[in-house]
Amino acid sequence: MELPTAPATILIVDDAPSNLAVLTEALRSEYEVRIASSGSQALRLVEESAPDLILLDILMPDMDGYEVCRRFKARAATRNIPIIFLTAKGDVADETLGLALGAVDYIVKPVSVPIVQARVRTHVELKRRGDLLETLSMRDGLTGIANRRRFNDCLNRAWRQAMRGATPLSLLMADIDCFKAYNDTYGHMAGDECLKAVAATLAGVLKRPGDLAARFGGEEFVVILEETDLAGAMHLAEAMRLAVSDLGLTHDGSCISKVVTITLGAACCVPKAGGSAENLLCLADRKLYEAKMAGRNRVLG
Ligand code: GH3
Ligand code: MG
Ligand code: MG
Ligand code: MG
Repeated sequence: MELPTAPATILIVDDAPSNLAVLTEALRSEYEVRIASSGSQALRLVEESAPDLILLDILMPDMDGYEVCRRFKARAATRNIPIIFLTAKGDVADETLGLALGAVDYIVKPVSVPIVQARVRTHVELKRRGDLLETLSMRDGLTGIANRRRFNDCLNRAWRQAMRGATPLSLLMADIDCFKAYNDTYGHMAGDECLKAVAATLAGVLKRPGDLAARFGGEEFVVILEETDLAGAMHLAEAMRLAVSDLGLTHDGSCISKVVTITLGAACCVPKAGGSAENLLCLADRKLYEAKMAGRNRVLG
């Protein structure tokens, strides 16, 4: 995975058209520039699509820049967008407040165009590196789907959400059948390719935004299904089982088939205080074990 090559997006917020014009001219050759002439317009634009960096005026009639900054920092979705204040307010107290609110930088007007360009460049670079690290920390390095860390985060969030809404939450545990024999027959590199294909297939079966397929470890995968009862979970598990065998990946060493297959365990509950997501996971794992014992290439819930 590499840093993105598309130009970064910069949102410039200033009530003075002349400032917007100068800053746009300074940045448009390197970035995709968007402009807002008020705080409320800035909030609307960012809601629609988050920029990589915001240049923010402080003195504006409808809502001052400090307040705009506070609102962006208060929300998880916009908290990580770097904000540079660009303002006529040059006192130490003003600058200290701006930085305390979470801005990454503070530039006093009248601005020097090369300085603005240099500081924007630095912060865009830092933002992109931060984004890349975040992405890498949540993805499994081999298969590219969610990793165990991301799974844990999502499971805890899904658990709380389901408890609030008193809705069912389901988990699937999937395990590739006779995979040791696959490695022994075709080699570890081929085994890795098989893992990638199975992971992509499991993720491809999921259609709803709240669903997540993750690599649990080795040749085991786990799936979170929000607002899904056991019948729905079994239905999806069966779709996954079929999708994997339909790949038709030859497995001459398999103890049960001529192609790569998976076995799945499903578990569902309506989360309650005192219960735990770990117990639900254990139940799915137990069902997986029972399905393995019952002959593999099947679903049990
Ligand atoms: P079962 O049907 O009971 O699940 O049998 P199995 O052979 O799939 O299960 P076992 O736990 O005995 O073997 C799992 C194998 O998965 C052994 C291990 O080398 C392999 N494996 C785990 N992670 C990776 C990986 O990242 N790449 C490759 N190629 N193999 C892996
Ligand atoms: Mg102003
Ligand atoms: Mg296993
Ligand atoms: Mg296995």
